[in-house]
Amino acid sequence: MITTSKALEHYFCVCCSARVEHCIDYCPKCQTPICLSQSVALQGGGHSFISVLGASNAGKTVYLGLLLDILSKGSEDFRGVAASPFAVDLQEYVVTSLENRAFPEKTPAEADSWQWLHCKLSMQQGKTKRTADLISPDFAGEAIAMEIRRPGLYPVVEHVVSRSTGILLLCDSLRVRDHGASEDLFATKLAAYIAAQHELHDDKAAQEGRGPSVAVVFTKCDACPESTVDPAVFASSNVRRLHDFCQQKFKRVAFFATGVAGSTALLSDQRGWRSRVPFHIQPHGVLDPLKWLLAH
Ligand SMILES: Nc1nc2c(ncn2[C@@H]2O[C@H](COP(=O)(O)OP(=O)(O)OP(=O)(O)O)[C@@H](O)[C@H]2O)c(=O)[nH]1
Ligand SMILES: [Mg+2]
Ligand SMILES: [Zn+2]
Repeated sequence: MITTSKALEHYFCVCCSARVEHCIDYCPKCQTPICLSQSVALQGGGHSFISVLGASNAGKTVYLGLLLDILSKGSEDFRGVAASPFAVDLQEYVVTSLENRAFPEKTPAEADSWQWLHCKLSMQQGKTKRTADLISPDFAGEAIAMEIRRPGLYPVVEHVVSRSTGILLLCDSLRVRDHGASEDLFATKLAAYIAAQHELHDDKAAQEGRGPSVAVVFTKCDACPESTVDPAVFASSNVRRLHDFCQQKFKRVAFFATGVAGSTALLSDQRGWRSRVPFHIQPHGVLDPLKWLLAH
């Protein structure tokens, strides 16, 4: 539970619980933005961290940006609204880019340029209504890779992963299909990093159900329909090491396929630079992994 002084001259960091003064922009210990801790402290209530992890180019920014957009248009059963104005920035950036037929830029490796999703979710389960605060940063894939190589280099990644009750591990389904081994090895290293941060050192930890729920999500399924037929079978056929490691280490693990763009094409400009452009937004299965994480 977050507590604040009456005058809110200082806060407790929502991520690492360090005491932070209101006049600085980022927590000196873990680099979480102070505006996020302020927003949580002022609004009160519990909150769940969900990490969205994956290699560079896995589709994290597109997925997170569309997630809030879809949640905000959701039904009574499952709906989410931005908890503060800064939490709309990522949605605005991604939706505007896609509407202009462009994918967002690669996320810079500097932690102070990352955008954070902070959203108030409401869920109807039978006659019970549940609410939860969802907090998820949009990490850069490069920073995740560097943190795995040298744990502690990006304290914010380390703190958020160890605080997360649910983790979305994104894998590019096209790369999984066409370059299975490299994608498999990176994702397995990432899963091992998650297990280490949650201190899941032996099989007993998994049997006891300790550790986060892990949703392995194959992105860009519009370009790789094979991944949608049965994502768990797709995983065991194409990323066997990841599949087996997750089954062994995490008690709660499930596999999903999502897509955001209905169709895309590679276009060249006058200088010969080639870039992939989306023709229209046609989300597929974006909410399913999140619903599963919140139910497990
Ligand atoms: N076909 C298709 N391509 C997608 C989709 N989502 C993302 N892409 C492609 O994947 C690229 C990377 O997506 P991003 O969301 O920027 O990837 P990221 O994981 O945030 O990458 P970093 O910022 O480098 O960590 C985009 O530029 C698109 O070319 C999708 O739903 N369908
Ligand atoms: Mg990104
Ligand atoms: Zn902190």
